[in-house]
Amino acid sequence: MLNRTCSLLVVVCVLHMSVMLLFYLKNFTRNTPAPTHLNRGPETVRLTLTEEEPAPQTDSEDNNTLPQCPDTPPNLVGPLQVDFSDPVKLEKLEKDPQLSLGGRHTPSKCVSQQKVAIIIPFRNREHHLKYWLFYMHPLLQKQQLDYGVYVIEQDGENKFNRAKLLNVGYTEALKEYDYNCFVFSDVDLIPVDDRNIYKCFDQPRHLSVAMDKFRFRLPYKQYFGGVSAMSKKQYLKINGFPNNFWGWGGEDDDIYNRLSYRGMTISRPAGAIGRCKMIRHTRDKLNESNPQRFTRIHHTRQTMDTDGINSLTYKVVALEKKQLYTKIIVDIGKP
Ligand code: BGN
Repeated sequence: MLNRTCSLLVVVCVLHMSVMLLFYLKNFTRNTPAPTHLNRGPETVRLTLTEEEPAPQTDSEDNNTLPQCPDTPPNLVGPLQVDFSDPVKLEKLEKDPQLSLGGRHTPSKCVSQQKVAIIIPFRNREHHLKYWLFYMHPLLQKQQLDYGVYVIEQDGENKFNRAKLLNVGYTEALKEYDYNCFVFSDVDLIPVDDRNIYKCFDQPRHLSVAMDKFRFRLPYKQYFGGVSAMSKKQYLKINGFPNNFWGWGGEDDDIYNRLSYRGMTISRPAGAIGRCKMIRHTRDKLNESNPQRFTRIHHTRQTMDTDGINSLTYKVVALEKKQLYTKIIVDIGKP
């Protein structure tokens, strides 16, 4: 009897343990999460990746995620209509939301490869400046440049000194922004092809290569006048420009000599792209030709290390932020 009772107890215990084991195993599988790579389909995996590693943004207002502007701006059209027979109005341009005070513009859709300061030596040419601003702001924006326009006006009644004003422009522009490219432009020259990009190249760039006044040709091979562009590095390599060319002529040849003595060559756009128009005018009263220019350009090699950006002195008389440009009136002394 005892024996039978014991056997029954053992059977009940085994049964109980089996039921418990079954119950336990069932519960275990239900509560343990399965490894994701086993129970998720490919779509779910892809979705998880997208959430964790966002693709690079290509079009955002946030400057950190903007792409670099392309080498060739996408909306250029080639030849342009430029006409000086009718007066132009600047009201619309002055309301352009793409321009900020002082004639500054930064592309909103991409990051420019260069920061370009445009320096214009100036005196008594308000009506030329109007044309320049009217045609150049839309063009420079289309070229996707991060740029600012600096008009450097010579104060007083002394002879005009273009190269010294350019040195002042270089110095003053750098006080405002970390420019690494400088375009030096006469106020009366407008390119008539938007593929002539106002930026810097491996070698100093001459931009006004086919002017209407020279029948759309270079007047001579070494000609570097009108509009030119130099990186900060190229400009410093030649100690900037001469400060002692008072009156018309020769300073551009001195600059060419400097480049050539420092082993640089001139880069130029093709003739058809480098066409530009000059606003016709008579020689300014205080810009008679400089009789010393012939001797000076023969001594560039001797003078360039001591006469230049390292010897520049001037006094700012006024600095005015206009909507379309920054005007700096300077006292640069006398001959
Ligand atoms: C040259 C001038 C340049 C001027 C061009 C175009 C001189 C130096 C003595 C030969 N050079 O003759 O300064 O940009 O003509 O007008 O006068």
